[in-house]
Amino acid sequence: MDFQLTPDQREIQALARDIAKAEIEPHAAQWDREHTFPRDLYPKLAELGLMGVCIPEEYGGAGADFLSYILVLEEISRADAGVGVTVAVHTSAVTLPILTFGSDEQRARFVPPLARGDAIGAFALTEPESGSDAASLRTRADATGDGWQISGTKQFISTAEHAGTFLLFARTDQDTPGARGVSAFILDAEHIRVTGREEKLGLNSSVTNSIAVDAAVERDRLLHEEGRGFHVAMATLDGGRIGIAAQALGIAQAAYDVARAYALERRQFGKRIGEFEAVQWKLADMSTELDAARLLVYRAAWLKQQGEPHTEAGAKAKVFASEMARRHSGEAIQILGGYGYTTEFPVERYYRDARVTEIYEGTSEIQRLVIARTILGLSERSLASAS
Ligand code: COS
Repeated sequence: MDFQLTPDQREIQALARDIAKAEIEPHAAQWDREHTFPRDLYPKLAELGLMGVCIPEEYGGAGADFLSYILVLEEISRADAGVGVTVAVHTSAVTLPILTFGSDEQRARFVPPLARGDAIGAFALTEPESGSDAASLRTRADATGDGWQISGTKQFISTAEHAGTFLLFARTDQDTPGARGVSAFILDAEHIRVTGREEKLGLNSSVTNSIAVDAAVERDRLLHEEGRGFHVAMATLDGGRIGIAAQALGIAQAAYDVARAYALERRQFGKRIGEFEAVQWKLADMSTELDAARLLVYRAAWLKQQGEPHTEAGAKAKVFASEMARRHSGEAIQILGGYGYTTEFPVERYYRDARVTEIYEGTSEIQRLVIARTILGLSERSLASAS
């Protein structure tokens, strides 16, 4: 067992920390306030290889391992979690599944523009009436002889209005309800109509859209085998959830950093508030839980990069880190008192941004379902029907 990052991992972590400090953190409050998607930032990240950290160099990526990518997400999210989710969805929910499940021709065609940051990726699974029950999706893809006619609507799609490549899930077998009738498709922006943009509690530097699709596409847009799309979606989310856990870890670290600095500076009753046990215990718990979350997140990333099963480890990392991020950002507000509730300090933004990490890429309830299935040796279907 080795708890040290490798020199390469430390180098990429420092690179991400530097760019986050120089190009992201100074603007994060304004982007949040003005709901700005920082379009010009992504070419800068791409130039440093950060839009394809864990994609092999032969496909235009930086050729680093999955844990390096997780370190990058943590550092970026520490500065701005909205930028974090854009990079996370782009990389682990679009580029990686095309690399993993694509044919040679699909990989050569779609991965390099994504890995180089020429196109941003969007993952289109959720629909207005299909969220946690992802297998109930209704967008349909009908075989036309030389391709597919795809039609339907999708909801809560991160980055859709700026995306060039979509990984979209549709039902190819209308007679087979549930998971087995679903297939995965690679679509372009021209196949998609953006129909709305959500107003959200937080993550205001990212965009979340509703979209409609009504497009005829070539046969070669099918990713992996027909009817195996749900498997693609689940395997993608297994990795994606580690990324969201890293995002939550970054938010929680940022909240702790501000709270700690404030506790060492703010004086009440003639001493620094960090000298009061009430504040010390909060900070001690925060520091302990940060260590625990980091170990869970890095272990899940390590398992994935070893090619080991990581469904359970990723779900544990996500549920723990996301709930911790909500608690810590709340505690940071408490330590800062009235100042914490204002926009003069960033902790209120962290609190708003943290909340969604308990919801997207699988709610905390779904993570617990996934963990329960593994530890009890039961299928989710049997757990769901037992309740
Ligand atoms: N990796 C690969 N395949 C998987 C898998 C995984 N982690 N989990 C399930 N599958 C496969 C199963 O093996 C099964 O395949 P077969 O039909 O070939 O046997 C199929 O998927 C269906 O599995 P299951 O019966 O468990 O599916 P359910 O409909 O019960 O759903 C949950 C399982 C609830 C876990 C799933 O719907 C889920 O993760 N929901 C949350 C969706 C989500 O995260 N949405 C956010 C979107 S991004 S913001």
